[in-house]
Amino acid sequence: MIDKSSHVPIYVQIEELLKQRIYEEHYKIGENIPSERELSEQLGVSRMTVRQSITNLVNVGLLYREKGRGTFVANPKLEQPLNGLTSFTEDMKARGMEPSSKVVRFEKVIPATDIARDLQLGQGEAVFYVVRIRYADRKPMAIERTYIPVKVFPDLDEKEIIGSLYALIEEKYHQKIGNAIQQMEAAIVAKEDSKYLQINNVSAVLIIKRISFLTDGVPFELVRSTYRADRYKFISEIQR
Ligand code: 16G
Repeated sequence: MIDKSSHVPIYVQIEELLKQRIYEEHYKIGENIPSERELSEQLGVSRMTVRQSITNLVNVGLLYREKGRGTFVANPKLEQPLNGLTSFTEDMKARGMEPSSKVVRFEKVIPATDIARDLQLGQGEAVFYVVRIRYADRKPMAIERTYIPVKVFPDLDEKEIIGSLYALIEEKYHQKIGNAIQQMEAAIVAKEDSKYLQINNVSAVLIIKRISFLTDGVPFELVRSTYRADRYKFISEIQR
């Protein structure tokens, strides 16, 4: 199984072997894999090498560790297309998952200069600042920090925003959502966010900033969404 004379490093061979066992469902999603000790005996390699392979698979999101309980096979990451202007609610429902949110902040504020500029606001123009934790099947997936110009939706209410913002805009306010500009960055999770997302404080996250416009060109939201990197994969189709 492990070829010590190969030029392929042993830890890489172990990773490949574990991956194969996962793909063949020898190790099933949500189940324990054997302990480091068992694997090192089974494969005739040191425990340290096994640990390195497992850590690498944890870092790419294939496995996860639980304190005192061992190492488990993770759910495959959600594949999120990057080419449609869809909402979190629509995305989760399309996958047969149940979306929900917790509003942890809702307030009227004067935004920082860069946010005001992105939203084409003049000096002193207010926004609703909303922070929501977004869940799929009750598991935290993302945190969204949304800035909505008060002059665009003056009647926005904290109770309504617990559901879908896009549905509210289209169905209650009868406005048409047009296009958006997005950028994505990687980061290590902020301490506050690690609690909301229930991940440890050195985990990787993906941050998407989206500025969205109504069909008449008026910017109606600036959103910073922080996604768990172990739960998300972003996909885009490109053409030559
Ligand atoms: C998505 C959008 C976010 C939008 C939200 C509305 C990204 C990167 N962000 O999460 O900009 O505000 O959906 O979702 O996709 P809702 O209609 O369920 O409230």
